[in-house]
Amino acid sequence: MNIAYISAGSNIGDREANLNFGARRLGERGKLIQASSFFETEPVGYADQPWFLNQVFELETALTPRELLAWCNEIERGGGRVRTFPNAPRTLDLDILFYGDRIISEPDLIIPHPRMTERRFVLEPLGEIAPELRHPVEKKTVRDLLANCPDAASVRKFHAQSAKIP
Ligand code: PH2
Ligand code: MG
Ligand code: MG
Repeated sequence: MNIAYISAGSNIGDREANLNFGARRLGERGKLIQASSFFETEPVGYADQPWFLNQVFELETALTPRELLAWCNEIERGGGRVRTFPNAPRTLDLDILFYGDRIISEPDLIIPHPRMTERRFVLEPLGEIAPELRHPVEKKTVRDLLANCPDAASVRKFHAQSAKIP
């Protein structure tokens, strides 16, 4: 069995439902070990779009990295994602951050995720569930990466609204 960390993001539609959908589908091909809180985050890269909900999952899985990538893409499509342009708004984005301590560098599959160290919206939720995890290339813990992350974009823990009272 392998342990993978997956970053999830949504900024269209019912963001909580989209993240919950992703968690449930991931669990169909492995065991969901941990899920971080939801974090409400300012868009990074392409700014003129709604704020995101971001979350990180820890998944135990027998899938290979490539199989996991294909599964993430299939879940994204099932969540109604339509790819328009890079960094465009999306119902659900699932990115593999780590797969054990494997280092993979192929045109369409780079692990660890190449931009994770500069993204607070990834490091903050990851740090909540795995602060002592060590980045196999940077050789630093998530806690240290977070402490040294230059990203100034807003990341706040999101307190989900409880069921509405009529
Ligand atoms: N994803 C991106 C680009 N920018 N910004 C936030 N806050 N959250 C994201 O998930 C995100 C982003 C590309 O996938
Ligand atoms: Mg992404
Ligand atoms: Mg993606």
